[in-house]
Amino acid sequence: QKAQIGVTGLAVMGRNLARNFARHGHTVALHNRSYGRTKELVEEFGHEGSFLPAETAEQFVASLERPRRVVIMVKAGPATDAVIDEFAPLLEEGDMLIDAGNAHYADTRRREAALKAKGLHFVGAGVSGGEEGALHGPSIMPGGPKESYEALGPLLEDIAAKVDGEPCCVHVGPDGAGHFVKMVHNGIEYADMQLIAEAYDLLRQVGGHSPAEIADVFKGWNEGRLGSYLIEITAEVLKQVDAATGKPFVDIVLDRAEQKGTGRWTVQAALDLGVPVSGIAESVFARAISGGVTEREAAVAADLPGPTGGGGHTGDLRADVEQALFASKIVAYAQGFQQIQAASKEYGWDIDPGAMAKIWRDGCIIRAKFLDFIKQAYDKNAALPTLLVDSYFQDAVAGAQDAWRRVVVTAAQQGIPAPGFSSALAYYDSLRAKRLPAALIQGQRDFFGAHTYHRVDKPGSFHTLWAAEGRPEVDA
Ligand code: NBP
Repeated sequence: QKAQIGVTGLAVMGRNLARNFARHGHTVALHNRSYGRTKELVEEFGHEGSFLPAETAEQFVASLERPRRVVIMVKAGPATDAVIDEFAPLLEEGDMLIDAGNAHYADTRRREAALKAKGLHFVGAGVSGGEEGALHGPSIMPGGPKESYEALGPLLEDIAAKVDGEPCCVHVGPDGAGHFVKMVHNGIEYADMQLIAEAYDLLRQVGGHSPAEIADVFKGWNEGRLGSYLIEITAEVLKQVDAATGKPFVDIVLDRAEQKGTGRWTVQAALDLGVPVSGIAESVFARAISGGVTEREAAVAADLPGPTGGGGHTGDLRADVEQALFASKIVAYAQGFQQIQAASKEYGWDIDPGAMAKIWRDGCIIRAKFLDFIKQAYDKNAALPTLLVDSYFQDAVAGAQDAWRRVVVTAAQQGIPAPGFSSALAYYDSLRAKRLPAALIQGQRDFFGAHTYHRVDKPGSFHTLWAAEGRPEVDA
């Protein structure tokens, strides 16, 4: 008996993926650098399906049917290269190495090119949903050569999450496309979490509500258009009481948000592509500020002054914050999708943005009702320049904007940081503006560096001889 698929790397993620394949009736070959994890899996979960444990890479490869499908689920980075170097010489033309870890898309592009030269298919697959997703159905974003999807896709679709019977898995595009989309997914996740945290902070500090009361607000919102996994778990976290002290859980946790780096990667890639993902950037920076202990302690010790006047919120705070959250979320997703489209163009990936919204509807951290509307927007117009001009989102923001502005004003007046809400609003107003002060920046650049400018009334590049009392001169 041979296995249809093999998994090497059997820590939490790999183990659960292997069990998921087995639970779907596939025979799964198992391998891990140290045999202990392989043995443990078979001892604990061997009854769940058909497993072929292997002690060595050679045994593992020999137990797979052809074309071989080898899922790598190890720590991203040098470990992935080590595993590829170990397996590539044992594989034959047409076999597939599938990196399901959180690799950087540039590494995936490099690995794909190197393995293609050896006649092997390398598939960088983004897998979202953490441990639970891996076991019960993740959202899967496989890249790599299109032809590999024919032999691999059906297995991945089997174990993926399903919405109305449709799998949350699709071939994203060539080489690094899958890992790129997974990275942006994580960036959007950062933005979503930051916006939710700001909503909580305003309800607590301005509204004076307790965490338990705010948990109920989120529970209510989860029934509406904000309905999503992150809103749902936020209510759970806010409801939680620390057993040792009896205090709300949020009050006993150190307020320093950590990160593993995919949000930072998203922003770095966006800077290189020239795409303004301000919502994701603000959320990465907000985590950095929270962890900037030295600066925060110095500022608190110096008693940096806050607002002297202020005044309360004019309007229904809860309703207004819901509107601000929804509108800011739309901006964050609009920016993330813009980044995916920019990369798709840059690398020739031909990614279908609507399909990305579709496969994020379940099995991943940003799963939400909201994604249906994004899918519909791209179904209506695949060339949509920004989600903000789709009729559903345009109307939603139009309806939310007065409340959104009131919330940003209240935050500023009361000295409560709301970088997500306020930067999203600034982005929206920038897009809307018929004229931006960028014209002045062009003037400054021309003044100090003769960088030239374009005119609104005629074609060509112009430079002004600033010393000669502003006489314009055609430069090029
Ligand atoms: P870890 O990221 O903790 O990696 C542990 C695995 O890597 C073990 O199987 C270990 O083998 C193996 N490994 C290492 Br470390 N160095 C190796 C090397 N040089 N050669 C061969 N194997 C090596 O596991 P994980 O938390 O299951 O995550 C796996 C991947 O999935 C990562 O890329 C992660 O970013 C991604 N991911 C994780 C989550 C999550 O919720 N944890 C979610 C989404 C994606 P050993 O047993 O012999 O030490």
